[in-house]
Amino acid sequence: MSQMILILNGPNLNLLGTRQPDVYGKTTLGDIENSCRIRADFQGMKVDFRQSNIEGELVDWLHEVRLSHAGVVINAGAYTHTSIALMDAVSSIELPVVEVHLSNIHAREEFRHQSYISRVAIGQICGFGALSYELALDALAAHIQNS
Ligand code: CA2
Repeated sequence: MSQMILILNGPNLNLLGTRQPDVYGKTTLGDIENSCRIRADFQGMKVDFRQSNIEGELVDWLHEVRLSHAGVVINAGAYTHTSIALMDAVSSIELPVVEVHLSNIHAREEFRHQSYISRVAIGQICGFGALSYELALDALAAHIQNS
């Protein structure tokens, strides 16, 4: 049976492709979901793709998949830089989690350099636009196969 991967997207990412294309590009979240499904299929995995603007809902979803999924790719959006609750949820589920960002958060404003998710993720991929998600899936698949 294929292993299920949760791809979790945080606040405002539902707006991708519709506003600020200079910063985040023209690709929509739906486009990213499609390319992730194709990439996951190639790796023999399945994708459970979700987005929420609500911090508690993201926490609940992490708890929900604890026993049913093999790993998580998370773009927590701005909660990356603020949410101890999400950091605690990631560390509590004991699943491999890869942090992903469209933009290179380290080349942007100082307040984006700090990531609470990085403290508990197995690694971070950022700066490659929509491709960051596919790279994150590759990294997660390799990690799961090797462990
Ligand atoms: O680069 C990323 O993936 C971010 O997680 C995106 C977040 C930002 O707060 C992080 O620092 C880095 C913002 C997502 C907002 O996306 C929008 C898309 C279109 C229009 C407005 C916002």
